[in-house]
Amino acid sequence: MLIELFATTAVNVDRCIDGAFVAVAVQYDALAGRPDCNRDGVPDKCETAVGHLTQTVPPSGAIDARQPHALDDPLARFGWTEIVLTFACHIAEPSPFDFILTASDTERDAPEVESVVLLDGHTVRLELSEPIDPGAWTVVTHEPTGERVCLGYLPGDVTGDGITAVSDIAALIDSINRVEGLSRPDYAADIDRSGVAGPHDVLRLIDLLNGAATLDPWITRTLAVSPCD
Ligand SMILES: [Ca+2]
Ligand SMILES: [Ca+2]
Repeated sequence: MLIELFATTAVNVDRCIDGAFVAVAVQYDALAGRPDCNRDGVPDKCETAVGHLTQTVPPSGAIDARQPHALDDPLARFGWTEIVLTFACHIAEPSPFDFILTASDTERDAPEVESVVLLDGHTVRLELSEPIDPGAWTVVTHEPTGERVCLGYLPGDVTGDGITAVSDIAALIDSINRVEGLSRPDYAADIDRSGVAGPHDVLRLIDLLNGAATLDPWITRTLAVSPCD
């Protein structure tokens, strides 16, 4: 028989017995973290529901505008291979099978979740089998809750409006120049994936728009509205 004690004060004791909650008392106890996150009287360690997603990295709706592969080698693919998800409530023993990835473009394959790393009681990191494909949305669904994250990938789309156009060049220059209110995250501005956004990224963006070496021309390519919207 599994018996766990959750409360840390002498006043209240909550018990989880064989996976079921036996209510002796209910309280929120900061010392124990968030033992009853949704205040339903069931200690988080007894919960099967983990609540809604509160944050993801990258954020849902983000569009990766960076180059999709090495200049001289299309097989050296780049793209997101890790996703960090934070849930409102406790998540225990997450499995790769809890998370399903699909691509919005049925002609593209979505990677599989290779492993799930529990970072803390609320946060997991998904490690993918390969980078997500450009030219589509990749939808991550947490099967037990139905919560979803949508990640876009459209090389050259600095503005993240779903179309790669000449206007993305001006947006990139504004971001590099740190124009107030117009700076953009690295996934939208560090086009050459050097680790920092700078003038070289403008040249690489032009390569992406027009096509260069083994890079396809991405100008006028579009993404549909995020499936999460
Ligand atoms: Ca754009
Ligand atoms: Ca760069």
